[in-house]
Amino acid sequence: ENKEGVKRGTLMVMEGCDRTGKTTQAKQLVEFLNSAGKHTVFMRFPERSTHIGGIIDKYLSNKQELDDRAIHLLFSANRWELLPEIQKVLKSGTNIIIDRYAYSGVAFSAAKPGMSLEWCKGSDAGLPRPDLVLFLDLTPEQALSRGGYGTERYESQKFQERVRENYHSLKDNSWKVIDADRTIEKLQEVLRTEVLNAVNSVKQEELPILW
Ligand code: NYM
Repeated sequence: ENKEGVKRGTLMVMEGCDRTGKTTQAKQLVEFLNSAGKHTVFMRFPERSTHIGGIIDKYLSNKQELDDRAIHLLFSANRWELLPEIQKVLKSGTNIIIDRYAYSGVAFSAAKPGMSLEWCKGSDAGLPRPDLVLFLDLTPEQALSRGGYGTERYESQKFQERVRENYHSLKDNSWKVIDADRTIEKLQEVLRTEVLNAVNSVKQEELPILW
């Protein structure tokens, strides 16, 4: 509890390769937690509505080219620019479910030639470390069978395979690796148990930091 006697909110993150169902599941989890009386908001990265987010959007939709390092740093900057908001929400006692976070930042950038995991981690070092990371795991073949990837950058099977390997090397003890090869309803059931558990067991006042 803080000075005002409010327990801080829980920071939860959904991660996974493209087409694993993160956004659908995250939004349903937010609704579920709110209906259970646990005030929760949805956030996402990239947050395309800011100035930096606008550049990221252009890059992803192939309207703009950028050096691999420059775009990596913009993805990070997009998280840092929203940090004050995240801190404010958590401090007020509200939980957050974020669709993608720094793990996406590293897993995707480090899948490019000449980009190392270590270099990529640098620009997110110091961000709050989530209480819970729900990693929705699916092989790229399973993901592809869900109607194909879109036309944004990174949406190819070869690339996604490298992204998945990178994700697996970023796992720490806040991660739950969840087999996402189930119906939307079944998967939601599994995830609900995890988020409830996380929300009910948050104790520390201060979140630790990455990495
Ligand atoms: N992505 C997302 C990155 O490359 N780095 C990041 O830091 C983040 C947050 O953006 N293919 C990639 C992963 C996705 C793409 O995300 C857009 P979404 O959730 O599909 O809108």
